[in-house]
Amino acid sequence: MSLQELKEKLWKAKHLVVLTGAGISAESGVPTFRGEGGLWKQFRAVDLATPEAFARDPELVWEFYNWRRELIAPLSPNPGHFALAEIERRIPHFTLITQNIDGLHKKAGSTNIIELHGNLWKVRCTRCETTSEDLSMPLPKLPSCRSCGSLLRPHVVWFGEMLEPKVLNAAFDAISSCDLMIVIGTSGTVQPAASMGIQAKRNGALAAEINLEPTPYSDVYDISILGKSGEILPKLLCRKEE
Ligand code: BJW
Ligand code: ZN
Repeated sequence: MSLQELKEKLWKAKHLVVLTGAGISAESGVPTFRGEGGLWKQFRAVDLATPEAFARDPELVWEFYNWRRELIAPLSPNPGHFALAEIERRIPHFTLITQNIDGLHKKAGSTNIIELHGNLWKVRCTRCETTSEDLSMPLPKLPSCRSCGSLLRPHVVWFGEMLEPKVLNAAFDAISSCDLMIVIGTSGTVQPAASMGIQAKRNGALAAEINLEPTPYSDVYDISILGKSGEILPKLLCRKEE
């Protein structure tokens, strides 16, 4: 199915769920994880994005996240983020599920956002679990909790950690009631996000994908559009035929 068909389905949708991954922020300059130049090509995830890595060397892990905060802070949303914010304003019911921690969807004006893997701009206490936004840069090498003085950690979901049940339930609630789901810029390698599009299909929704290259799910979804999300999403906004 084509872009035109997706456009038709989009403007008839009553509840649209969009799932985004690192690809949507690539055109803003945020590195992806697995493609060319991806973070996990340069760094080992087991050294930086697991609870074991943080227990072993919290300073190294904080160095990695401080570096990413500095890299991402000056970046702006791209036309893909802005198009999704505009679609939200025009569709009766819209839920944006993102695996990204960069905060660019909010910057673009999206409001109903479920952040599956947390947020780069939030910190959480390892003892009392107090979670707060902290935009200061750089954070101390080993930042500590204002309430109890214990070590803070990034408020993100690492490999081997459970996603917050409240967040996961909100995502699956949206998926179970949507009539259209669009999966954008994710390689479909990390669970449980990877199977969310399939879940939507099982629940009777139409599932579409927008990605630079084919993914393991491209043949399973009803519509697969290859290309840059920053170029394709704005085209969905113009209602006339292309
Ligand atoms: C463009 C583009 C452009 C480029 N336009 N497109 C079931 C089966 C097997 C394993 C598991 C399972 N359940 C759980 C697991 C273990 C694990 C997992 O999935 N491992 C797999 C790798 C095998 N999952 C977990 O541990 C999760 N926890 C969990 O499920 O708890 C329960 C449990 C625990 C233990 C055992 C079993 C169950 C937690 C996962 C947390 C992931 N965390 C990270 C880091 C977050 C913080 C941080 O950023 O530092 O999240 S890893 C990283 O991958 C990050 C991302 O959100 C995530 C997904 O990456 P994404 O977005 O898909 O990016 P890429 O780079 O992979 O792809 C980019 C795509 O964009 C590409 O396709 C490009 O083509 C495309 N693209 N430019 C459009 N312009
Ligand atoms: Zn604390």
